[in-house]
Amino acid sequence: MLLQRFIMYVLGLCSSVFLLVSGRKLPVPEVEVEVVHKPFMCFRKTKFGDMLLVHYEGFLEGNGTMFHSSRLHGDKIPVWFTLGNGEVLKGWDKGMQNMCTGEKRKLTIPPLLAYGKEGKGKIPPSSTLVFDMELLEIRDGPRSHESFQQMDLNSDWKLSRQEVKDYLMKEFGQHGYQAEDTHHEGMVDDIFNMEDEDKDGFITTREFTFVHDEF
Ligand SMILES: [Ca+2]
Ligand SMILES: [Ca+2]
Repeated sequence: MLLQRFIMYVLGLCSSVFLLVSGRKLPVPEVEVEVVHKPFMCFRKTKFGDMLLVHYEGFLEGNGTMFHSSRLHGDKIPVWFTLGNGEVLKGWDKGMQNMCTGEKRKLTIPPLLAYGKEGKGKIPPSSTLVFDMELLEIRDGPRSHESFQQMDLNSDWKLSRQEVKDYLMKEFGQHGYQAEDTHHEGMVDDIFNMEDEDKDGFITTREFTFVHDEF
């Protein structure tokens, strides 16, 4: 489970590619955001690319049934996700911006920004969903300027293959994984294939932090 989450984190580097293929859509309905609790102190607000730790309860708007609670179900632990790159429901990506640590929101999410006409599992087709969200922690995401600066060892504002590889090895090491060198090479290849848009062998800040404005 931890490994899976970590791989998701690393692959966050590549995920904008998947947004590219989703294409242009008709104007989408909005998420209704109600701020339930706003902390007095707010040092930082969430922005695209941040990693967010949340507890949440999800309800069907129609009959009020709770279909999931991170506090009561599964591992009963809060969940991490990266804001704005399509890892979670579109309604979360839209409804969790500019949020402070400790803030609580109620999000009412139309089907198009949730599970759509099809539904999924316990979610009937065309369901509007209501989520009680509590934001517990914000961290720099893999696409933040802070992460870029950490990776850019010689501070020339571009990432070489070696810098990306060093970063991956360090991250894997910190999480206790010993991966083969060839494995890292493969990951670096994948990252450069997708991120080095002009194929000059370096990932610039623009190539790295560019987030498509689809949301
Ligand atoms: Ca560099
Ligand atoms: Ca480049």
